[in-house]
Amino acid sequence: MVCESLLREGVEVIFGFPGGAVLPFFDTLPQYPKLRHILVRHEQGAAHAAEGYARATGKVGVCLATSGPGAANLVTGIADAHLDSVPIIAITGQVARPFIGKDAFQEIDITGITQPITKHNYLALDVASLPRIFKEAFYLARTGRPGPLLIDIPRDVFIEQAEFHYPNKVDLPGYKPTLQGHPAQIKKAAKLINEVQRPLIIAGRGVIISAAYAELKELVEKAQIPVVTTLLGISCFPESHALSYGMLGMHGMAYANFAVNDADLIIAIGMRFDDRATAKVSAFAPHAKIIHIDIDPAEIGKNVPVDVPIVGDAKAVLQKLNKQVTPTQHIDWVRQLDDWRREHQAINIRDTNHLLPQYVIRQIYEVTRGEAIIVTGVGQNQMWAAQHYWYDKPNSLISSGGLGTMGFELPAALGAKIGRPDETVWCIAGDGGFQMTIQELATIVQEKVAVKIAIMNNGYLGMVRQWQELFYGKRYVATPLSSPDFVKIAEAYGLGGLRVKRKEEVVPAIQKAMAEAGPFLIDFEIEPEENVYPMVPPGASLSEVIEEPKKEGKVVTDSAKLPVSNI
Ligand SMILES: Cc1ncc(C[n+]2csc(CCOP(=O)(O)OP(=O)(O)O)c2C)c(N)n1
Ligand SMILES: [Mg+2]
Repeated sequence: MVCESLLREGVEVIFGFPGGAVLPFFDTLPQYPKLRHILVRHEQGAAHAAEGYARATGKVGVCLATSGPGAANLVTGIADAHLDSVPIIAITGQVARPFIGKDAFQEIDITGITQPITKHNYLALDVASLPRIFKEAFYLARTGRPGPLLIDIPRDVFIEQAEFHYPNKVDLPGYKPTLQGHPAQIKKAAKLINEVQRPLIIAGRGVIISAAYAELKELVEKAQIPVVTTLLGISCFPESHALSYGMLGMHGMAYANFAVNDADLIIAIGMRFDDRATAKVSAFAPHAKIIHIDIDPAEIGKNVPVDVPIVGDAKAVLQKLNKQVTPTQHIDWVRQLDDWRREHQAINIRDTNHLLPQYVIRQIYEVTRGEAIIVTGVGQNQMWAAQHYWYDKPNSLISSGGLGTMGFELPAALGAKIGRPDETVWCIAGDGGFQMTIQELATIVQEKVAVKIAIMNNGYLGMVRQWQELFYGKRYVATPLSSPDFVKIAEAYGLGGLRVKRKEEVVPAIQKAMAEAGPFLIDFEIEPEENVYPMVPPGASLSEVIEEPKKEGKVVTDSAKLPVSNI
């Protein structure tokens, strides 16, 4: 029933790990050679790999684990998918029905645990219900705002038998996503756009999910509206376009943040006003009216009051909106943004012989000619990858935005490469995050997945160290980090590896990694105390950007003035 359902939904790959409760499933699997099972080394890896697959392809990713500890290990990946609207299905085994609620061996209430972090979840208590459940789960994962679903199947349900009838449609009266956008609201939005002087688009991951690339570009060019993106919106609009002003937010470009601060109209598309994007929310876009286009009505007005809400799919809404927008120019506004961009060149890289992470990312961009899919860890490495690679190619940055999950990088890169085998996939890892899911190197080698790995090895939990440097009087508590010899680790796992300590070794090493047919790891020993700039300090508004100090010296910030929030 499970395998047949997966085939009906077009599934080709399952990332999983076995155990007693799911043994009947694994025993059946060889009868389904079209279902490729990838044995991960930890179930968290399965969930992130399913996410990487889903983020890279737009298809539903599938992961599978046994009951109890197996299911529990999926939780971080499910939460990650939930916060970033990633369509995955997690299948878990459960103890047999008579044992449920008895604290049986390897029993946990995984539907209870994942209730707040799934779009919906199921405990399948009847074998005949399995086809309907799978049909619904895939439908829910794919439609409306995508997200994770979980299907928990007791061991004795796995071994029962019933007739297999796969439904050809779902019957979910309470679930009818609004796609088209209300015509009156779209008309209001067009009127505003046609009237204002300083409009700004903030584009998020919703544009990528909806594949509204052409529609966004049409709006931008027709009405000459500058664009900034959220972290997850990166690669929804070509970054080398003259009207692209990069990422906004805590580590966004100063000029992108100034643009938000000065705009008289914000057109927010498929983004949810996350606090890393808005900074101090009461001071967000103080002069602007806000149009918010989002498929999820729960996002409207959640963080920021909105003047014109439009609930719908980005592509469908933009198609209609574009027809009502008149061709315009905003010469003074665009000139102002260009001036800011000239004055605040955060993307410049300091000229030094030290091995700067920004330089490494920039060289990966040069060698791959901007054609790679970049999968990042969380922390400084993530921000440098967002800032210093130029994303012109649609959907080419994969990153854990909402949850900010260290350890995402390696398994997500594995999933991305499985989903798009013809693309070059670079995993940009932190030395801390890499050690959280390092075991997936074995999966990569066993399954011959040619992921290229660049570890930004600064010997620190770098982003936390940066906060300690700036806001906690340089007291580096619990952030200096030792690591194993990553090149020897690579060798032990059976892939090639190189260590790079000097600037002139960077390009040859990247070229060597690209020339290898299989996976390859480079351990870049980068400048240990390099910081990510620009930075909007926690609690400050987007206009209060700290920029990179001009000299090699360190920034001094009066921490007493800054409210402390959680990292
Ligand atoms: C699972 C998890 N634990 C803790 C954190 C908090 N955190 C955010 S960034 C960071 C440091 C990451 O260190 P590393 O992977 O070496 O990346 P770097 O910032 O040095 O590039 C930490 C600990 C997190 N994001 N995720
Ligand atoms: Mg680090």
